[in-house]
Amino acid sequence: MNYKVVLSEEVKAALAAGKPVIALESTIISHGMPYPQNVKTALACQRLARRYGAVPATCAVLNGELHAGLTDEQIDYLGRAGRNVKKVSRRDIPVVMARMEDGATTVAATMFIAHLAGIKVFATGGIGGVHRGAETTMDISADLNELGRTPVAVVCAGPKSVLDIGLTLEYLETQGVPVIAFRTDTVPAFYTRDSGFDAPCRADSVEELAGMVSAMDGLHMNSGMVIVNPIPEKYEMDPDKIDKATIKAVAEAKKKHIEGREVTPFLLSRIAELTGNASLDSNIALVYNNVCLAAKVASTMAMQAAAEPARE
Ligand code: PSU
Ligand code: MN
Repeated sequence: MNYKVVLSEEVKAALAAGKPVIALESTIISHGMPYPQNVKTALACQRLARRYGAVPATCAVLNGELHAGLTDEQIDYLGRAGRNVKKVSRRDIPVVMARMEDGATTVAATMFIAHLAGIKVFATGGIGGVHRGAETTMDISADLNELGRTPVAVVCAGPKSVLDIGLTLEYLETQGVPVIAFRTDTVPAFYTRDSGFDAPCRADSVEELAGMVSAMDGLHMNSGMVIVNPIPEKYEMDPDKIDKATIKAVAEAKKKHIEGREVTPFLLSRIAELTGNASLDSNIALVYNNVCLAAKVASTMAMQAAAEPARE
């Protein structure tokens, strides 16, 4: 079995030369958005990363091997397969590997692969979190524990309103994970810019963010970081509309006994249906915004590292 990450030539060369690289996940492609928008978005993310100075490393499991850096054909395959491909979180990695299966990686599994490959910055749409009603279901995404144990900085648009944002922030605090809000005082709520929860920390420049990620890395803290980047105003959704759709989708999931790994994909697609796909447009816009910021942070880290001798 190959226990190393299979790197694309482009990713391998960039990592060897200390050039900026950002990780991208693949569950968002297979389970987070419908085809063909998912493939279009994933390919556009790669182009955007390059435009802002970073090599994109989209991660997945293919034929039992961990990959960082996919071809357009591999992305197209994951997008077309959609929910027929396995959603792979940390717990699933040894299973799909031994069975030589394919899998789309969640934030948790992508962080794991990124860290093995030596990638420090990762962009996605939203992270998993503590679900509403978790006090009885115990449904808490493995993404949160991964953030507590793997030194990768995840740029996202905040926990989605389908989650319990207050409990998610508490859980991240317990896990020792910094949550840094970019140019805002409150935690954004994915489709909207303000969840009403105060951000634990605010940063106003890319240089500041890069310094924080470098400190996390240099200290070998063995834990990650969340950078929350609000959706651009132009694409923000009406909070009432999204709230109503969310409450309806959460109630339906409960009634239909949707559980485990099915919960998040069900809620995402149901909310898209209930909002007449307006949520999908917002979702795509915020992912692009996060990819740009992650690429800028990775590029700035590379510049800062080149300018300053290592502090060992
Ligand atoms: N948030 C999104 N889109 C997504 C996801 C989260 O806006 O597609 C995916 C991510 O891959 C995340 C996963 O890691 O859902 C969380 O799933 P769960 O709640 O089952 O841990
Ligand atoms: Mn879950």
